[in-house]
This record gives sequence, C-alpha cells and structure tokens, in this order.
Amino acid sequence: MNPLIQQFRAAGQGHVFAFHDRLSPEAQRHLLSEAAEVNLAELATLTRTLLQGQGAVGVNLEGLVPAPYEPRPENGGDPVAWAEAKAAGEAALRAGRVAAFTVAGGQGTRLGYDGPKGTFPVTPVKRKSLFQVFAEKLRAAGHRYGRPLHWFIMTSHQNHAATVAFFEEHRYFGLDHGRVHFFRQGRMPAVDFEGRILLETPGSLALAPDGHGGSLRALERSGALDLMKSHHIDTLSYFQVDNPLVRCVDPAFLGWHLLTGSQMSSKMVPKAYADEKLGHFCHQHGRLVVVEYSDLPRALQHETGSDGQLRFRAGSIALHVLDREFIRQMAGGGGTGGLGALPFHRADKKVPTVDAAGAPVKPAQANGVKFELFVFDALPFARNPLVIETRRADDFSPVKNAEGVDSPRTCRDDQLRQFARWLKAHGAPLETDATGLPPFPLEVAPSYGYDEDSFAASWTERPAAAVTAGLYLS
Ligand code: UD2
Repeated sequence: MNPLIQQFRAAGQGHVFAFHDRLSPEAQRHLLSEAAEVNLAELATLTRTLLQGQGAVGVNLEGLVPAPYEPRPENGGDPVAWAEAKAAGEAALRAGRVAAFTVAGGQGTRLGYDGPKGTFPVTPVKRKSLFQVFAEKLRAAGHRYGRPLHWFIMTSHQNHAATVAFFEEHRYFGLDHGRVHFFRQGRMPAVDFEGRILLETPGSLALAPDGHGGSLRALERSGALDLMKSHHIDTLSYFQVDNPLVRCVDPAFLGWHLLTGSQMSSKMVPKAYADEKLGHFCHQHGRLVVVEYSDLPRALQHETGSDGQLRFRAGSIALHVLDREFIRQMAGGGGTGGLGALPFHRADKKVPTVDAAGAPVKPAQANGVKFELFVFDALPFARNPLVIETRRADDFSPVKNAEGVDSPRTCRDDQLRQFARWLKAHGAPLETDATGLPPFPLEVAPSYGYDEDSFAASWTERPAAAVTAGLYLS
C-alpha cells in the first residue's frame, strides 16, 4: 500500500482514501498529491488544542490593556522625530533596501466578485483595477527614489493563474516583470468537529487557504526571502489587496521601523466607531498583540476613557513593515530564544463535502472547521514591535462588501476626497461638500501623485489648466 495512505490510516484519517480504488489513475495521483500537502502532526495538534482543548472556547483576554502608539504630530507626536523617521525611510528607499508585498490570496466572497479581487476596478474615472493602482504607485515610488522596487504578490491556488494572466495581459502595468514575483500561499484541510479531514469530492480534499499569516512561511518557501537577501533588501512593506488608498511604501513608516530597531511595525487609525471591524492593538503581559474585532467582547469595544474616547481605539488596518530575517525566523516555526510559532485560529464554516456514498452534501449549517494563521500574531514575537498612527484619509479605504460600508462606493468617494484635498491644498478652484467630496468625478494618476509630496512636486511643475468634471491628471 502507498506509504502515504498508511500514514493517513495510522493518524485516524484513512477515510480520505475511502473512494480511492474507484478513481482513475490520474484522479488517484491528484488525491495523493493533495494528501501530501497535509501535515498530519500539525493537524493532530490543532484537533487537540482548538477542537478539544481550551482554545476551543475562544481567545484569552486576561490582562488585556490598550497598547501605546506613536501619535502623529497633529495629535501630540514629536514633529522632529516624525521628520527624522521620514528622512530615514527615504534613505532606505534610495538605498534599495525595501520591497513591497501584497497579500491577495483571499476569496473575496463578501464582495461577490468573480475573479481575483486585485482585478476589481476601483478608480473613479479610469476604472483602474486595484492591482493597477498598486503597480502605478510602486512604479512612481521607484522613479522618485531612483531604485525600482521589487513587488511580491501572494496568491492562492484558486486565483494564481488568473492573477498572473491579468498582469501579462496588461504588460505588468509598465513595471519590469522581473521585479514582480507571484507565489501561492499554503492550504490547510477543513475538518469536521472531531478533527476528521473533510473531502470536497470523492477525489479531493476540502482544502482552504491558510490565512494571511501563511504568508510568512510562503515567503520563505517560495524563495522570496532569499531573493530579497541577494538584492540586499532587508525590509518588507506589507499591505492588503483590498485597499487602494494605501501608501504602498511610506517613508515615515519605514523610518520609524528602522530607527527603533523594530522587527515588525504596524499602523493604526483611531476606530471610527466602536463596532468598526478592525483588530485592536493591545498589550497583554507586556507583549503587543492584536485582538480581532470578533474576539473582543462588545463591552470592551464600547468602553470609553475619562476623555470620552474609546479605550481600545487603536484599530489595525493591516499595514505592517517586517524585517526579512524576522520573517525567516517566524517561517521556521518561531523566533529565537525558544519562542513558539504563529497560532492557528479556528473558524466554523459550512464546508461542501460528500456523504458516505460519495454523493455531494451542501450543508445548511456549519459542519466543519477551517484553520487560519493571522500575520499580526507575529507581533508578540518581534523585537521592539512598534505601532504608529496614520491618517485614515491617507491610507485606508478598503473594498470589502458589495454595498454599504467598505464598498466600491465608499472607496470611490474616499479616493475623490483625497484627490480633492490635494488639489485644494494647492489652491485649485474646487468646491467640496462638508465631507470633502467634490461635485464631479476626477482622478489623479499615481504617476502624477501617489502621496502629498509627489503630488506637490508635479503640481509645481505642471498644474492643471482647469479643474472640471472628468479631470485626469497623469
Ligand atoms: C482584516 C483584519 C482586520 C482589519 C481589516 C482591515 C484579519 C483577521 N482581520 O479583516 O483586523 O485589519 O483587515 O481591512 O486579518 N488573505 C490572503 N489569504 C488568506 C486570507 C486572506 O491573502 O488566506 C488576504 C486577502 O486577500 C486580503 C487580506 O488578507 O488582502 C484580508 O483578508 P480579509 O478580507 O479576510 O480580512 P478582514 O476584512 O476580515
């Protein structure tokens, strides 16, 4: 018997091969290759800890207090320190020490869009896709600092081919394609509540992406870290695929990270309202942690301090800077000094599967568990982890839902507000409403301005002749 099948039997997972003998030789090979992806020992541990053990009842909230963060100058931060940080970040960019990294392996189910999320059109006039926006921002930053940036993009098994095809079709949006690197994230099997691996069909496992935290091991496995090392890149700027407002490489953020000797740094925004779906930066027994919105009890999310502000207001917008060798340590299962690995989180889901006869089952209720890693769980392992404040209007307006909050509509409006704000700061005649929204669509290409500084430089050289509906500055 195939040794892999034997191992599965010994681990109590022999049912995975229940239909094996009925499959064609090709389908058998496929099933075996999927099975080979599974780390049976890891799965056994997860069953013990997250299905049967204490982890099954939720996150440990003992000793949780709000984490400190570096406020922006307008909110009491030290303007000199911010200026020094910006200069240090610019120097790092000029020295070619920085690469960009997008996690784009999610399934984007909430948006209801059929295709890799990065291909979703978002800009107000030109309808540029998320990937195009990031590509143009990175190209412009590369020009500005005289060092073209390497860009790593993590895909999933499901969207890898379509993502690469999209870039090829659009000729990498003017980037040197030797500097754009795609790799697939890992997968984890979904299991039933007893820890038995679920089959999606008689010839395949129910495998799901291992969460954005899987990016750390995928960066190592794919050779991305070695590539960075060979190019003397030691700093990685991490952002999510759903957020076109992001400054893909922000000098001040990079500088704060480098000057404080941090191994992992994050940006926060004060939460807009108590129930906003952001993780919370907290301290727990002296360590920086992020507690996801679904894990922090409602009472704590709503608690206010004597100043009337939310006590746990530091919201995580999933922007991080990571040190290359720290990623390697985490990918290898833990930091130095006996630290552990990233923990898995459990999510109970409806997992399409098969019955004992191999017929498809579409469950009406959660019938299984998926396991995911979260990248922010690396923070407590980092040396000198740091949180800095950013302005939401400069960095954060994600597209998550088809309608309502964090939808294409709100994101488009936030882009318009940003373009209008830059124009008005330079005296362009433009009326906006009380929220800063201009009365008509307009767009600034990242090649013209991808942040306040680059916009200012272009405007000084070649201001717009007129600001009218459909204006496209490029
Ligand atoms: C995430 C954060 C939340 C807040 C918010 C900001 C978590 C658990 N929560 O919420 O605290 O910062 O973002 O927008 O992270 N992805 C992968 N592979 C995966 C799963 C996700 O690449 O297996 C990517 C996905 O493509 C996206 C990002 O990770 O770029 C975030 O995923 P999400 O949409 O599931 O995160 P969300 O909105 O629950």
